[in-house]
Amino acid sequence: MTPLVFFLFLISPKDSETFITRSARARKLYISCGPEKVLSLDQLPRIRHPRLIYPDEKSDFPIAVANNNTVPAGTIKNKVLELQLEVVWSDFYPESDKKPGLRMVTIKEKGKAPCVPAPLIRVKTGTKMHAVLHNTLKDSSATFFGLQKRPSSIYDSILLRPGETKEISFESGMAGTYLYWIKLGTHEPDHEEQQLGGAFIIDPKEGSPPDRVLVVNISSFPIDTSLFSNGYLESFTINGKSWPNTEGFTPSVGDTVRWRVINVSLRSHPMHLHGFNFTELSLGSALSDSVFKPGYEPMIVTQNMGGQSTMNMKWVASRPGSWLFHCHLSFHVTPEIRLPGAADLDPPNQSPHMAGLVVGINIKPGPCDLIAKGPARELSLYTYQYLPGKSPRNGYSLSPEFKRDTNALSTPGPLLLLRQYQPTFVRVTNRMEVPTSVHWHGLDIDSWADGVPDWSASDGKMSPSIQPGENFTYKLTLMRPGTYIYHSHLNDAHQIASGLYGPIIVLRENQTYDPETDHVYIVGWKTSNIKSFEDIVMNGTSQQAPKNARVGETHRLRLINIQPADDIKIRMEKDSMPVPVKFIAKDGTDLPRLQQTFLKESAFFGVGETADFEFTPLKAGIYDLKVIMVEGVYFWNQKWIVTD
Ligand SMILES: [Cu+2]
Repeated sequence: MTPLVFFLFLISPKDSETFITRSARARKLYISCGPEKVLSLDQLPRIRHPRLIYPDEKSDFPIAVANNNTVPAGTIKNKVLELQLEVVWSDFYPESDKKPGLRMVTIKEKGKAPCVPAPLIRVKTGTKMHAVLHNTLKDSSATFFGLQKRPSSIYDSILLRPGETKEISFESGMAGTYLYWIKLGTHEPDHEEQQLGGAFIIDPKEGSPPDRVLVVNISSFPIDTSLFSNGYLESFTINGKSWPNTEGFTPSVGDTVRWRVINVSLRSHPMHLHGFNFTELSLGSALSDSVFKPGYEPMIVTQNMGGQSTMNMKWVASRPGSWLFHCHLSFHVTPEIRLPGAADLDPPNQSPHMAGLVVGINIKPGPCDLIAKGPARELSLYTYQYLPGKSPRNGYSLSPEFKRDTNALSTPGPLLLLRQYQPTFVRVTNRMEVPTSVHWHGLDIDSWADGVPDWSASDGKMSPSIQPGENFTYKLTLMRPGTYIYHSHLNDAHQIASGLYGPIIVLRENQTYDPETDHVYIVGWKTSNIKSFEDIVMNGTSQQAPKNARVGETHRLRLINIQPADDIKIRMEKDSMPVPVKFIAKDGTDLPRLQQTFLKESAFFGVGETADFEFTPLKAGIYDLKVIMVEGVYFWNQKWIVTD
């Protein structure tokens, strides 16, 4: 099977992407695996790309500005919101305000600058709305979706031919977090033009507590040159900017932060918050929103947001320091997705290790909520590289004794079995030829120990890039018993992909660990130069050793997804029929009792998510545990032999 065909199958069927954009993304995944550099503009071919803005060029197009979603569009006249939206060509700069840029169609309010994301529509429930829509394009139709009453199960679309203007009237409908978007008639199958969409928020009559709206947009255009290895000119933005130019947030300790996160793009984004649990208040789509009942609100650190989905979340800034909220899909945060010329903006001799869908949070100095008690524990962890070259294989070890050439070393890193509240110091020694850093994913932790190099900082200390041969000691705080991950947070697309990840179990203060009944299933890649499904491994291998169990005995299954991309789900079977497992925890937090339910099969979990299940066989026999990426095509199977 060729790599391309392989990746076409690898995309999970729950993705709402079209087949065409899926295949585009598949190629992107494959192509962007190499350790390539972003080109500067003068390295590009002499024939200019129609989408790229060249610095020496005069342009008549208006500049599309970054929209921070704080000022709603339109004006209220006679209790009716009057909206005037135009579809226009524009120049858009996702990084600095001058370069690099893309020429593309955007949406503007009449009399204002065009913007990405599209103008914020924010009204109260029951508001009457009147919109005048104008398509200024000379050669393309533009179809609006989502300018209609909520909730709805079907789209009401408005098609505008080139030059056409139309008027519509509708009522806002039920309170919630929604989106609207435009499809261009000339939309090329390989193009993604999801800059053409924005937030549609409906507040309840009494209003909403203060919040911020964060909108994810993607624009992507093929570039046909062997020089530009990414194969696409792309912008990945949150409120119209890419990291490190995204807006930073600066709450004070004790503030409750409320965000409505809206994924206008058609791709999935597992959105991850560093250092804190967040509470999910609602999950929705362009047309409907589901609010969690009090007591049923998930407390998590990562939400895998599907294409055109919305999330209303809140969290408490209970600790000072520098933190991140970002997409955990390595290919949406790697510097390799930056536009040609982006590197020209970097400070001398510095290149960022992240880009795209990342926002920074700086919580002002103040008290810290962490608890540590009992005697301290010290651990040593070593990184190593055992397949040198362009696609290295890396890993973690608790032992300094290893040989570079041995094949016995495998991914993932060793299980770190830690205890709630015990102050735990981990000294990481870097035995690789490149710098690295370790992030303790999901833990409530001091910022300086959070592991984003040259960013995580508190108490006058900062997480460094650990240079070859050097070490750094992280202090772990262990507030909640559960399942977590440690992984590199430097050059993720290569380091996580080449094996720098491992599982963490935090035990309750008096809990004993029994490996016979407590099982980790961690899925990751073993090389960044992935060629087939064999390069994606569960517990470091593609063949799973059988397990033994007794009737009536309860086993804990801890599922961890730390691939650079793609989702997984879990199912237990007996005689090809599903045997329900109990979903008990997510991202290290136990679900409230009422939410702990038996599932014939789990939902799909995205990158950076952990989920715990209980399995109690009631009959003797042979069972099959399946961890599935694509049903019937890509999955791991483990035999369970259950006896009386
Ligand atoms: Cu993403």
